[in-house]
Amino acid sequence: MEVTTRLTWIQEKLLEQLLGKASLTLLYKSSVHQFITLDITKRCSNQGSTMTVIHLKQNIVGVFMLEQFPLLRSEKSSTCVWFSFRQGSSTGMSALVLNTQVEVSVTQLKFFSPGGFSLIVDPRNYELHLSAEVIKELQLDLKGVSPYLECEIFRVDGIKRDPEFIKKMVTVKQYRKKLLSALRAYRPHEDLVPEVRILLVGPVGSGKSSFFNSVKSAFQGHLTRQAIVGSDEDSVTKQFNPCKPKEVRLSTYCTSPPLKDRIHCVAYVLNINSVNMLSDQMVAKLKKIHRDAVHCGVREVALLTNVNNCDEVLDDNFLNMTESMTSRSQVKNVQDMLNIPIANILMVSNYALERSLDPLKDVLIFAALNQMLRTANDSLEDLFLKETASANDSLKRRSRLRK
Ligand SMILES: Nc1nc2c(ncn2[C@@H]2O[C@H](COP(=O)(O)OP(=O)(O)OP(=O)(O)O)[C@@H](O)[C@H]2O)c(=O)[nH]1
Ligand SMILES: [Mg+2]
Repeated sequence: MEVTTRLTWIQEKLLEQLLGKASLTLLYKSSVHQFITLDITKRCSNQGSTMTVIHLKQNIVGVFMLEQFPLLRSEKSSTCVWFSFRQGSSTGMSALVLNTQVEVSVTQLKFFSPGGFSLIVDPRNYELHLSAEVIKELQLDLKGVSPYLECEIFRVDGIKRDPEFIKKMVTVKQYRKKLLSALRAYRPHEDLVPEVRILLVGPVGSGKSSFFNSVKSAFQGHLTRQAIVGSDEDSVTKQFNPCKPKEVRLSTYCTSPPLKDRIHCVAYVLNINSVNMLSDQMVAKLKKIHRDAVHCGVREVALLTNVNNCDEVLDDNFLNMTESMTSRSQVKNVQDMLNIPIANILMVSNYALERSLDPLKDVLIFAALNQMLRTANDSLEDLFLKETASANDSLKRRSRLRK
């Protein structure tokens, strides 16, 4: 008979997402397999990375182990993620990355980390022993010894075997939260305009509509496809007809729109895989837009889409782009072509075929939007100063004429 996990589908997804896009295969279940720890090692060693999950009445507590599950005692400490969340809750997981010694004795499975962290599974008595440090850091409302209902161990596939990557995956969700609250708190410079206007411009199929959808999805917390995306020779999005630009002589044409109706940031949206192959005609078009933007005092960013290796774009603190990314020829090319500073060259992987959100993608999307908003604020500051200066000039001129 097939042994199935006690985890619900949502809990399983939550644990898989803790490490990116992992998949879990059940190796050991205490209520089905023998409760001696030797049986655990027989089933779990030589399987690669594992996740031990302990089901308590109100909580799930566990440890992910990057290196091999030991036969007896791990010789070196292993990169482990200690985690907990409440039963019935699909959010609010607490997690810690700790270098951990793992030991399998005849009767117990033990995890120890410096700083007083210890978690001991006693399968004979169905008891979980937690040190005060673990209880505090994992925000558990438990006593030192608690009865548990089930202990399961899974093989974990589909993750990068890199401790730095694991650390990033665990911290990314906290950073996502930070960025989201910064974005929600955003206000245009000096409240000069009620909302900022960002122009997304770029070749057909470069990902403009997808970026719009990605921002909306990341904000809403679920995937949405409000703007129509697709691939065609001509533009899929018809916001206006590019063959019939608005004419200056039209009575409705406004030659000097108020600040609130102007573009405050131009974002050149380019597929990172085709930046180096843009036609001369396209480069000329983009350069013309760049000259116009400079003339109008509007600041610019470049948004490179279709980035595959999301986890390599930002450094461990999620603040700056990594050197391996900034030194890429596509970045240099954009910098030279449009004279855009490196801090304004942004990278994202839009939601395209995904079926669920990915916190790493969200972080890149939010970071890109954040930089666009900052850039818009720089434009607003400049445009306002310029407008104030020219208004003062004309006042002076008028008063001189009156004299
Ligand atoms: N994998 C991947 N696919 C993307 C990304 N961005 C866009 N796509 C795909 O590229 C195709 C074109 O994307 P759109 O967002 O429609 O491009 P657009 O710039 O709005 O195109 P037009 O409106 O036709 O000018 C779609 O099939 C998208 O799913 C990305 O970052 N990663
Ligand atoms: Mg479009």
